[in-house]
Formats: sequence, structure tokens, C-alpha cells
Amino acid sequence: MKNFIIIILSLVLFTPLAYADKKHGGKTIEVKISLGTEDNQMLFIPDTLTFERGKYYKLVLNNPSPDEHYFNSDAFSTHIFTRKVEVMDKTGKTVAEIHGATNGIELKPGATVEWFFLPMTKGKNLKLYCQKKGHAEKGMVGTINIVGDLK
Ligand SMILES: [Cu+2]
Repeated sequence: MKNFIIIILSLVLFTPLAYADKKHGGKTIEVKISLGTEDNQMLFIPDTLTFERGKYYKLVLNNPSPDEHYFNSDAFSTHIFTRKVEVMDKTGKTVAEIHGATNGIELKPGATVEWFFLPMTKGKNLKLYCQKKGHAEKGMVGTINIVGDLK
């Protein structure tokens, strides 16, 4: 009986997600990044992100730490076209959609946001950092690359 309930729950929970991904037409490439760690280390995991032009991305940002963290990259925003940023509630349901260019996002402890974008122009060693006082100095920095020639 317990297994049966789990199967039904899985179907109910995951079917809408599958549909949501198909809606855009092309294939969406999902990339995940953690801002900080559960034991509060000042890190982005991974600390290097590489995106290819001509592909469509969903960057999932999550803050598993007890502290607030930022995803800041002024350069990154000038190399991509942001379709939208979705803010999720604790159950993974979208509670807000933000449209337009984004330079930085602050995530409260436990928060998740999904950033949908198209890489537009090549970029090498674009600086990623957390603007919260002292975090970048403690290691909360990263690098973003945008590669690939459009055919
Ligand atoms: Cu931080």
C-alpha cells in the first residue's frame, strides 16, 4: 500500500514538470549550481560554468547553506539573453517569474531559482562572485565561459 501511494505521488508530482520542459520546443539543458554548502563553506559548486552558444539553458541555483548568498556576474548578463528567472517555493512550485536582464540574484537559505537563458556572445573567464561582505575574499568566486561558434 505504501509503495502504491509513493508511485501515485511521483506521477502527480513529476508529470507536470515533464510537460513544462517540453513546452519550450527545443531541448533545455539543465545546469545546477550550489551557492555555499550545508556546512557553510564559502564556495560555488561547481566554481566553473561553461555554456555553448546555440543552446538553451536552465541554470538551477540553490542555496543549501544557513547564510544568504549572491550569484553576481555583471559580465555574464551582457553575454546572454535572459528569457526569465523563476522563483520557487519550498515544494518546487513557481511563485514568481522575472523577465529582463539580470546582473545578480540573492538567495536566502534554502532558496531555489531557475534562470532560463540563451548564450549570445563568446566570453572567457567572466567573473562570478558573491557580493555579501567577506564572502568573495573567503573563496566565493567562480568563472563563467561561453564558447562555440554559431553555424
Ligand atoms: Cu555568499
